Amino acid sequence: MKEIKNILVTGAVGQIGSELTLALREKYGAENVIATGRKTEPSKELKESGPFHFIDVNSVESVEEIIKKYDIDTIVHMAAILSAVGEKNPTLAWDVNMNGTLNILNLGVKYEMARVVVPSSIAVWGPGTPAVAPQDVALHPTTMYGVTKVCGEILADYYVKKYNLDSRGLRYPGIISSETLPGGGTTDYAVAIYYEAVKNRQYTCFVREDTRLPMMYMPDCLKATIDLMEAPFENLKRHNDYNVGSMSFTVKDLADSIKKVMPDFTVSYEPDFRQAIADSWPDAVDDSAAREDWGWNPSFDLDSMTKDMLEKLQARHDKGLL
Ligand code: AKB
Repeated sequence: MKEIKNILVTGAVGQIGSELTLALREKYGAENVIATGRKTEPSKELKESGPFHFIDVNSVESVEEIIKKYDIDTIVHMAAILSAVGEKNPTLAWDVNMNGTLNILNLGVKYEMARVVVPSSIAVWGPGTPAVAPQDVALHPTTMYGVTKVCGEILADYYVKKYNLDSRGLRYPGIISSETLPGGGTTDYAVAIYYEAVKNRQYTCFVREDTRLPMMYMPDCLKATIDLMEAPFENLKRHNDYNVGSMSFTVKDLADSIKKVMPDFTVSYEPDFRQAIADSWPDAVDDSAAREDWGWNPSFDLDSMTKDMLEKLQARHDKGLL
């Protein structure tokens, strides 16, 4: 297994990418983790803690320039169009998620990368999937985002077999975090609810209160991504489609958890087109393969996440930063 030294993160301005970049800089050295984004300005912290460049994963030249400049040996490919935005613009979702991923995989082969990480999502599943999604089950997504994630997994597995590229991926559940807001997913309500609780003590949710989905707190998401990236290749019985579970709760469970800390918090419900997307995804996932192959073991549950989220957001709100 080749050594990881110089890492390129695509989609580094996004919800996961922004925190993952900082965690990787902590571990691999700030100058060795190159953050990249397409359009959105990076935060001060992201920009000042190490190299940042604008690139477009659909322009091979722009990615290749960074690979050569920094002698990149590992790509963590976080750039993606998520489910809700993808339904508004399916062609854009295909272009960024599929052609962008194909470019990254081809560059991975060309530059003999030590590792390429291509995340997937619970969006690979569709209606009819068992409530607790097994590791291996038919994949029939009903969103363009899900279609691209299924194709991306299969494509990356093909590159492992055909070109010996060490590509790895995991199926993220909804990710909850306090630093960067998610951009255009269906599970965004599980983040917005905390912000609105702190700011207004009230939240209007775009899915019903009985909507149950698999979720994960950001510290566990960072751990899962880095642990899989670093796992010995010979331990991996699969490559680009590891289920990773952490918690599963309804919006009502989430609201009740917040009410334990803020008794005056209220939620109302106005379901929109994202309800059908949420309804097509499973409640929870069976992640025994990840636990067995690379020791996956999450730390946070709903109440410990709520306590941490509310403390962090309240502190920012008190300083006028929210
Ligand atoms: C989305 O809601 O689109 C994403 C995901 C589950 O991958 N957060």
